Amino acid sequence: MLNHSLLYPVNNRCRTARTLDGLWKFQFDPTGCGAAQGWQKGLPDPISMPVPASFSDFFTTRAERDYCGDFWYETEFFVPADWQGRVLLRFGSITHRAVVYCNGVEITRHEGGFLPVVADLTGAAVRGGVNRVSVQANNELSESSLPCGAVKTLPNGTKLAKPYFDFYNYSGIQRSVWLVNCPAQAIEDYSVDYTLEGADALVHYTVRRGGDLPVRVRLLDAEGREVAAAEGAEGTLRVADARLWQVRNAYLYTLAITLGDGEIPADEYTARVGIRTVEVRGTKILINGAPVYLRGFGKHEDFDVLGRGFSWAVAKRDFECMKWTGANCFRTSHYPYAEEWYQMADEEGFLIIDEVPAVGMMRSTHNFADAGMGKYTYFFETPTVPALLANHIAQVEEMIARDKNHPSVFAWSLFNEPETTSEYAQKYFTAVFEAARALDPQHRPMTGALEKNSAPNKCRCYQLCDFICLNRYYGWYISGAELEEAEAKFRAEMDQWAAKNLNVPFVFTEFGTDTLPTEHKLPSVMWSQEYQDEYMAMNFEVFDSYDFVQGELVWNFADFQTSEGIMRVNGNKKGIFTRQRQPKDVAFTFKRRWEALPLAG
Ligand code: GCB
Repeated sequence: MLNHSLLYPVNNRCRTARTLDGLWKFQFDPTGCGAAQGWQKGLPDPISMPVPASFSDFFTTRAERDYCGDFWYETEFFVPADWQGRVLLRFGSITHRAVVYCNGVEITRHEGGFLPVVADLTGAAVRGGVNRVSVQANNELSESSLPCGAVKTLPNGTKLAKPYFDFYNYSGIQRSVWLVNCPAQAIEDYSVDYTLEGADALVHYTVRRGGDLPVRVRLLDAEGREVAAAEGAEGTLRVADARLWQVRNAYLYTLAITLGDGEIPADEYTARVGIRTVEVRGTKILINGAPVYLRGFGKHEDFDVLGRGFSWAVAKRDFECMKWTGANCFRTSHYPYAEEWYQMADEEGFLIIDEVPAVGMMRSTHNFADAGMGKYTYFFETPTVPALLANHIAQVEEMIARDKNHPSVFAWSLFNEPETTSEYAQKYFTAVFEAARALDPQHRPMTGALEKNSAPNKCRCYQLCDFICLNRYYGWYISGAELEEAEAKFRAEMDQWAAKNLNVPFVFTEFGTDTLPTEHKLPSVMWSQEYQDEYMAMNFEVFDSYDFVQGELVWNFADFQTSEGIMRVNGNKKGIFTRQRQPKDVAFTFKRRWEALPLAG
């Protein structure tokens, strides 16, 4: 179990959270000499850098945009003299790894670029004074990092990231930073789980706290009226006539946890929760006992200039576009997103498949093309595998700890397109799934996205999944342009799955075509808007022919940046929307199809 708290910062009678977002100091450290030269005591030659944002797309030179190696951030902050208890610094993420210093002293280190980094500054920060935080970050990829990749070193010593995945290696402090004051004996974590009893709901809760002060838990409705209360670090609240969190019709209660029995509590934490159940039964995915057909997108955190930096404005636009299409679900491909995405999904009633950054588990910088062609790279047969596995499990643990209470999160995705055909892969993923299953208090379904090479009679990992997610590109990577042949091959594969009688739901977590918004052609050609439409029509026919298909998440919501190469035209253009979030023609096709389906059910 994690020994630190990942609770999202809140302000109330007992806690203060102040954002440190803004303009920080920044410096590249290509020789990695910074720590030895004392940069943690002040950067020698910094430039300014906005936080949160990826650093790459501000720059006008390739060397800076594509920088790979160590880089430093620094800022100053004031800690009020009257702050009692603990002082924490919480980064939404630092990509991909970091050492955090306060006033020149190392406080913590963290591996993984998509989950929070929490530095406890209680002993190091001066109260009533100005303090310096320095972050030594690094964005190199390896076969034991998540995501996986490599680093190429040019003859002049310049390093270049070589991702084994199809998105740009954006890096930096890409999410908000909070300075947090909380009591010494604090609420560290909580979890909720639900059962429905007729019109009533039972909310089972546990609270983890420092010390042994008494715990009180109250549930308030959307108007702030108390609807249930209980004492103790674990227990059950009965909510009469509960209003459920429904797909695209969300209702949120507030869970208020207090520590201590005085008039003013010793600590207080409030969070919005939604009452809903999740179950996979036979070939159906059930939310609150009713089957739901998933429709929506694989996404990325990606936008002009910001790179992967979180922006409320971009997130708001994305939700408006997704709602306009009639979607009800998205997958956080290929890493856990900023927490604010989940907060919005909770409010909007969107379902999320939450994905750990286990992508690139195939030794290829063109894995999107190589995988489907049957290339095999012995990925899980190398000495780095134990380190990779430990890292993978650690990140699953952090992801579940961070996201477990969001009603929007209904499933966990533990991989994207690894090699799955060997006994080594089977052993590896059995260990990942076993670890994950012990961690979720709600026992949500677990899955992972399988590429073409993970064929029905070869794959040794689909057996681990509660529902099966397929990424399939018949009519693009396979038999592109020859849609009739593509459809025949697609149906042949689906017939093989059908013959297995697995009695589990199947969800298409990727299908799509690169399409340029400028291109029209009649008759169609690949890359034209007309082709994207014809391709989708063929895919829809296939999906609709198999009743165990219970979802379609198209690739991708919007065009996004990738590494350069002859396979990518300034990025991946499989968006249903452009990178600027304007619809391609096919967006109207999706809107027609999805709006004709019931939202839930
Ligand atoms: C995939 C990958 C995704 C790529 C996509 C593509 O299978 O999971 O990361 O972007 O294909 O467009 O090739």
